[in-house]
Amino acid sequence: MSLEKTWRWFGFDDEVKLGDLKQIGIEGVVTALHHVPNGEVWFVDDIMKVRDAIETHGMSWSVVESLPVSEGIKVHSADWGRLIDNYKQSIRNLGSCGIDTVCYNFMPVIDWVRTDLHHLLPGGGEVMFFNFPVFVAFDAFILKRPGAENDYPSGVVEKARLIAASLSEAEADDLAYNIIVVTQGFIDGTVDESTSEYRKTFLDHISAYDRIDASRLREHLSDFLGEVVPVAEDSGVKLCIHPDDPPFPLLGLPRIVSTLEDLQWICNQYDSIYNGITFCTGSLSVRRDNNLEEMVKKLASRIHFAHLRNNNFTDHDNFYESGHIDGRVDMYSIMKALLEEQRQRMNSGRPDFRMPFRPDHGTKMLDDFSKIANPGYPLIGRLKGLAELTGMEYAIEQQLKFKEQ
Ligand code: DNO
Repeated sequence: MSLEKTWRWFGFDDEVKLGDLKQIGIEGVVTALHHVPNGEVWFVDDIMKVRDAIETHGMSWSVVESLPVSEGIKVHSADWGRLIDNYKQSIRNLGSCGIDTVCYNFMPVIDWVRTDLHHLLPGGGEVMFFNFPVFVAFDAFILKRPGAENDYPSGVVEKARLIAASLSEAEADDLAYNIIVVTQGFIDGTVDESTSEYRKTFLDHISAYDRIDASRLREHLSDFLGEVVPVAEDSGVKLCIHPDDPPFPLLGLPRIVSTLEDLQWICNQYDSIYNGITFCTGSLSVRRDNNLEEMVKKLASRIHFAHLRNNNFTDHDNFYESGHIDGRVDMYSIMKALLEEQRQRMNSGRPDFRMPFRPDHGTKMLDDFSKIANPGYPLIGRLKGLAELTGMEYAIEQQLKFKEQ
């Protein structure tokens, strides 16, 4: 038994078609109903349409990524009850269609953040880069969020001031647009392409957190889990929270899914395998005090989905996506731990040993430059990652069998 090879597919408009996925050896598809606005119910008919299309191509809808948790749930707005009811109904509907794994996140306002979507590697490929002072330049001097300068170390703010001064108006606009819109629109974020006053909308969302610190946000997450996990259990749907990317506070907003302690706290809020984790190596590894080998082992029984990719630091808090095997994550140890967990589940009679993983993000290369893809999701770069990870997996499986003889 191997891990399940999955692929993030953005629906019928994706340039990569379901038939292509079957051709490259994909077993399970990771997708969402991207046309349904955040907070609304996912209806059975819509779910079935996507599920049936995937199954017609000989694959399964392996994981929902993501069933978005709307801002109203995170900030506990007046329509919290309606939003929670809708979320529960979507889970029931997914369960009734046989879809049993749902990835979600609890990042306030903004999901993943990068400052450069076209960082050139020496060989000519392109990857994504996060530069901390550039991000602060965006926050404090381009977005001009009130009080932003107090949320970062003064040395970084000074660097940011110089960076902001060196950018032309067009470059500053590009930076803001990439951070607020381009990386968020396609994953059903809070601000999408149709929002003309995107900076103001974004600032309004941020100000909804004025009185919400990390402990308050934890209470809101706990309330959310208390409501939805019982429904997930009844519906046979495993929820798996995605970590913060990057795993530290930005924009003065709390981030509470960043460390081993955070993830253990989440697991303890509702003790059920239906309250699980998406183990994203790329997100968790850009925090130097996260020891991923320890995390994967300690959290193993709750991991239901893995995002595998790697990073390298250029200096303190600046990092770029370095591919899948190369980089600071010891991918061998992570893959081995996931395979061991899968085996352990099988041996103990747990039915949920499927363990899907996807090659997360990828280097834009070769023919990727002539195709349209969402940032981070080029075909060839991801395919290379899948091939590397699969080869590594094969070698580890051989080794594990050998050890057992
Ligand atoms: C970015 C993704 C994230 C992820 C969500 C899961 O490429 O890894 O947007 O899908 O955080 O809820």
